[in-house]
Amino acid sequence: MARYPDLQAARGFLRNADTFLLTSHLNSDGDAIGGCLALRGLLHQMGKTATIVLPGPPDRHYDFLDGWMAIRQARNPAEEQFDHVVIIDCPQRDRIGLVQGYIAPGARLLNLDHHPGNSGFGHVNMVSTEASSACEMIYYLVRAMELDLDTHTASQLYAGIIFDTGGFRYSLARASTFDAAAALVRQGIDLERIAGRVFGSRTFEEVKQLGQAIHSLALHFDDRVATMHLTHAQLRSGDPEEVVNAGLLVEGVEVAVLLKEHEPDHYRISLRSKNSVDVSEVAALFGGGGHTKASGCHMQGTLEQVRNKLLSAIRQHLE
Ligand SMILES: [Mn+2]
Repeated sequence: MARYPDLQAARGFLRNADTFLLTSHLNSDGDAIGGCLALRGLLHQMGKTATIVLPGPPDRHYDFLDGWMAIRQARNPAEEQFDHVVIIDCPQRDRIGLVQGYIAPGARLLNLDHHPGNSGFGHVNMVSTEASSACEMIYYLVRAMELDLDTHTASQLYAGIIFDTGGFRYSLARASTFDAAAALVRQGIDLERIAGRVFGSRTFEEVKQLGQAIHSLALHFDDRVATMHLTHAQLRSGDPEEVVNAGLLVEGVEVAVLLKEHEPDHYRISLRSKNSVDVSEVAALFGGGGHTKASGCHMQGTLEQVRNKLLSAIRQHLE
């Protein structure tokens, strides 16, 4: 039962109120969206009301999941405020962006997350870096609360788990992750459809953009670091978060970096590591964060300035 800190307190939090706001971090990913949708369904099962408001537009790759249409995008000013808020998959409170405006003064917060470096901003902090994903944590919360796991919930949780573990490839996936996944598979979920939407189903423009990033591929420090970039003009279709993984395909590369010029001279950086380098430490140097093997940050400057700063920071972490 005591799989996670504050699990009992999280149960109490969900039982002792009737109306909840559910939210997650900017650029909400599969774990964030799957987790919000699953928890919404579970709260409905308990006879409660749950509203999902995300800081940005919900990623259309998850539109096949039950409840996706009900996801709202935060506005400024907020249309309403909530007294009970669950923040999922989010290490710092300020990463929910405009959703801050939906939190009533004095509201109670449940922080449900698996990121190292979570600031513990909640009144209840169900935070465990032992879990592959927020969705894995919600699976075990469902079990602890003895709620029913239907096919909709199972699909939402499975989508989040495969997103965060890259289809069970990363060391984030542990035996507990496979135990959870096995239970979800027993609900009769459509594995090919879910994986096809999460990892496939890209638009023509997104695939062309992958090509442009790969075209910019360069190697540094004895071919151990790969960099790619996309110019402002090339960034057409959302944030191509997964493109950075192409850099790790090169044999011998330990760290891959993708520089995305969101606005002229404003870059969003994605960092990935294959083995020993902790890229969350590199991201933290520039005000970002994330996981040991996947992290990100924002930087300003010309492409050369930003790339040089990043490379010298990465060099410090290469052994
Ligand atoms: Mn996650």
